Amino acid sequence: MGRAEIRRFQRAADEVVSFLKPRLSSDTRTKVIAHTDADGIAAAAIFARCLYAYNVPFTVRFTRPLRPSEILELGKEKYSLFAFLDQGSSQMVAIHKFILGKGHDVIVMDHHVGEFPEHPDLAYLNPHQCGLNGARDVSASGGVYSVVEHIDRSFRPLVGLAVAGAIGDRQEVFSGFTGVNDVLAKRAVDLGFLRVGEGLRLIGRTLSPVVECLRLTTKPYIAGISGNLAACRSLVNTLGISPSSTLAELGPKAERSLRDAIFARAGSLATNEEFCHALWGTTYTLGTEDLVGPRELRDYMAMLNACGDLHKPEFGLAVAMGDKTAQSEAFAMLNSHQEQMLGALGWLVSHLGSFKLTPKLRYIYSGSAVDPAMIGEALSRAMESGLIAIDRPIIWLTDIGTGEIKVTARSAPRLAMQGVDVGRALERAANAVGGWGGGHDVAASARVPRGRMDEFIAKLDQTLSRGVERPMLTS
Ligand SMILES: [Mn+2]
Repeated sequence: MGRAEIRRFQRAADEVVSFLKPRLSSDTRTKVIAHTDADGIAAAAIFARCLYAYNVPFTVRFTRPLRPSEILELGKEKYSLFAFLDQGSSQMVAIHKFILGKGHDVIVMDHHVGEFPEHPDLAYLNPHQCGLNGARDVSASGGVYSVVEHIDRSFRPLVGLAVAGAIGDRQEVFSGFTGVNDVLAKRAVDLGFLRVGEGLRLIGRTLSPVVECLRLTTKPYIAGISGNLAACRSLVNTLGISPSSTLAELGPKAERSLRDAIFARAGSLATNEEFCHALWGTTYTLGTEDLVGPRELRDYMAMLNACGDLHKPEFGLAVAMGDKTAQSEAFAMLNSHQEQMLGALGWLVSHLGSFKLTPKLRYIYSGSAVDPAMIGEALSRAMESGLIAIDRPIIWLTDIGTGEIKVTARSAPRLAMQGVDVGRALERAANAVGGWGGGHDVAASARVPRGRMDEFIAKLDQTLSRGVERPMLTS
């Protein structure tokens, strides 16, 4: 990934700055529409802090990507500026017709694939338009940050949110960050807003007592430890570690001995690349008091994600905007989410034998046994915990009780590099059976009619066998 593409992205961000700056006033009633996940919430918080600083009146709506009929309704609302964050790229036809067409201004800051027709009242920022890969090189929060940091330097400490959003979208690969993310993270370290270290990467590193942190771990899921309080207590006792300290308080020596003890119990997983990477590696700690909330970015991301998944994104937004009083609710969300994730992974672990294999994919159907809201994240965690072989895309189908099946797909970055694109494949296969869907090359979802599930799987396998043309990115 070349510097030229990164420069193009920065120039595109500057164009959004030029569009936004004259509108930063109390006359611009603004509606922010953001995706309900860690990246979307972080993006909304960065943007909202900028709007707030300039007395721009705004409201934020968190939602999955809106359908055309919903965009039609949105266009009737009395706002002069509509900002789509972490969505919008694949909805440009409806946005053009129902929002720009009504004389409103629009900003889209997104990293999903899409088409951008020219319009004088439209500003957009999208890595795909700059030759970058939106699945890895920058997330929506990184895009919004790239805009606001050029509006005023005082927004620079918000870079931690941009990196947290990228981690939430799994843009940190084995070798670290790439593209714009790499530039942002390195600069954040240079400016002292972020500290990079090495350690156990379990969620709750800076928040929970070590025994609780181990019991709740699903990132990675550790067989024999996750969900097993007695085993966690005995492990910690054996090592002479104070059970009430957090991981971050243990110190490097105790942390390494804990890591080695986990590896010793993990059996063959100790040599599994995904599992090792999930368990141990780079940690990112906030070095600024300008952000409240967890000090560790992985904890921050998990907190935002939990608020989103449990339908209370406003708590995550409040914390990311600097409201300390929202922290206890947001932390309670994280805890509850971790318990639910433990349940979802527990189900999967006890049904690993139920995966079915086709030439091009691996799939499982869970009926209504697992909450659909947990599935995307649970599947990603199962893969990074080494629970499922990742030699082909993995599909998890679940009943959502409306005559529809929700399809969640994940694929290893390595397969994406070889040209496997589950987003396009899902879109085509779902369309072919009267459903709809899409997403990134490594993560996508779809809805299909319940009665056509088998047909959908066959179509999807066929589509993946034929390959889907998306220009290959070379580095
Ligand atoms: Mn995103």
